[in-house]
Amino acid sequence: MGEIVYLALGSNLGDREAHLALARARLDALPATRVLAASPVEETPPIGPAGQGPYLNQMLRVETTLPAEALLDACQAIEGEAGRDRAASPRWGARTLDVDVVLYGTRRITTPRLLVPHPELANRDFWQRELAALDVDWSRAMRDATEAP
Ligand code: PH2
Ligand code: MG
Ligand code: MG
Repeated sequence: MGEIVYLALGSNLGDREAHLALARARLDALPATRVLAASPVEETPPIGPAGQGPYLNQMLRVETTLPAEALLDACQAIEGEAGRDRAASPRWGARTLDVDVVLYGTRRITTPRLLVPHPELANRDFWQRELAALDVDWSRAMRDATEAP
């Protein structure tokens, strides 16, 4: 029995559907990790610098025994496999694939690499809708998250 984790997928460059499908498959193939459920895919207007195309977004419910930072490493490796070049793109610029850790069990995580619950959760109506589609009350999850003892 691992932690129940919510991962947000986003893509607004190249074959967006294929990038989301790659992410779902690679996450499901990680050690001790299963994709349990997926929200509908939705197209959303880009948040960030002008001149970029709309995103496809999707939320996944994943069960994993990977620690949060190991999961983050895996997410970033999958982004790389989808052609993501972090150095080439400004903050919130267009990207082939973004995989964000939004919720990790009921944990509140504050490290230099990882803030969980994701600080943008309160601002992104599409994440809130996608979590609701997976029967998650996002505001309650944000409120109830606690530091590990
Ligand atoms: N992600 C961003 C920046 N802007 N806009 C939309 N619509 N969807 C995203 O997932 C998104 C974004 C950076 O993570
Ligand atoms: Mg993101
Ligand atoms: Mg990201």
